[in-house]
Amino acid sequence: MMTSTELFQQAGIDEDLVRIADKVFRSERINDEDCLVLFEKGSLGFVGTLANHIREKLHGDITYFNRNFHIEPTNVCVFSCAFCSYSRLYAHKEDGWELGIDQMLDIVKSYDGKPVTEVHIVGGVHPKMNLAYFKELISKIHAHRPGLHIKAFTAVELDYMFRKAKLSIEEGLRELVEAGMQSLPGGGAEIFHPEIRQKIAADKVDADGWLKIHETAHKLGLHSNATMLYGHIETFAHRVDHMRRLRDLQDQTKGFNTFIPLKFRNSNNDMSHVPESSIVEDMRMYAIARIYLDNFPHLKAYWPMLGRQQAQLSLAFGVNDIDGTIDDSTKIYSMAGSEEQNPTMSTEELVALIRQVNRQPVERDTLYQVIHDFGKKDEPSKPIVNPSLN
Ligand code: V47
Ligand code: SF4
Repeated sequence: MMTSTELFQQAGIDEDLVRIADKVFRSERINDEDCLVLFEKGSLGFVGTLANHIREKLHGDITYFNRNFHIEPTNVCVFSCAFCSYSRLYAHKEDGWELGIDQMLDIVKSYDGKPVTEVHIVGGVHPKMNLAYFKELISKIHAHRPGLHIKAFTAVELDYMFRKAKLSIEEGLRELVEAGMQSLPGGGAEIFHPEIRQKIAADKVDADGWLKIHETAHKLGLHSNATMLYGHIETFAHRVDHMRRLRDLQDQTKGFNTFIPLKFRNSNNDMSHVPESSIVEDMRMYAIARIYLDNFPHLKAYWPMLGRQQAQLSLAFGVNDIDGTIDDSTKIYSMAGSEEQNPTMSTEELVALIRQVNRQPVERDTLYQVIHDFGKKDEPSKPIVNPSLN
């Protein structure tokens, strides 16, 4: 019988691509040059085949989702990222908001008795919401519902908070951990390379600062995610550079759980003249990330931004996790023109969506402990009692 590599050769596939396929099938790491070749020459079908091979080797058909809810403390922000559709300089401008601690606690209380396992807290960088304010918020949430995993603050928010408090990263993180923070979301990474970062996010924390915060968090035993905002003015080489910096850090710390490519949306921001990437390019992005980031256990599609059908499609291109926000109050994407203007999906819908493409829905907690294995189509589901539900 012919090997997959021989099949590719016989089909007349470019020899650089065949060489890369050979590495993938031998479970060998691809290098930066290979990754660039995949971006430049790899067809959707080709990169999809390799990514799906890796996905199924790692996870079979399992597709994780998580029941969480978002709190956005404010959209007031001292920074001025060109792609951002959401930040306002002042809360008193028409659509600016800033929430008090009791208002945010009321949001948490509105989920009392509901089977959510995580709260995701991310917002703009408000000049008056400081470390003390957020410590109080986190400790009150933790005291109210100790089983709820608190995933909070991008490296951008943390950098600003700690600098204002005149604390080192480690000191600042320790204070938040003591209050009850348990992991970090992956936002604020955008594109690390200074050629692009200077143009789209000039005034916030740079690549080294972002990576240092995640490195320190990992050393303190926290897990985190990593994102990349793609499909605007960056080149393929900038994407490779971004993923290389993440892969290098992950080699050292093993602290990243998930990589989340974020598709640039062009409504209501200073980059509205930049066209959005096509669905084919989105799927190629997922697939190539799955192939290159061999040390990242999970690849996530954020469905409120991508839309239900594209998220479903991504499960054939390396993705093994769909962000499972049940009642998404996040405005960052709806304001940027995402597919989902009202992103809510019941667990039943999410399970059906995953089963429809012959994958196996599994509810997880933040750290990928299984809560409920729903099984594939026609299989019985196996609920597992998890303490984080209380
Ligand atoms: O850092 C802002 C992005 C991010 C736009 O860790 C935009 O589980 C597209 O990081 N078009 C914040 N994207 C959201 C984020 C996130 C989301 C879901 C899950 C997790 C996780 C993290 O949103 C920002 C920025 O990269 N963003 N504006 C826009 N116009
Ligand atoms: Fe502020 Fe974040 Fe928007 Fe940048 S992306 S302007 S840091 S809210």
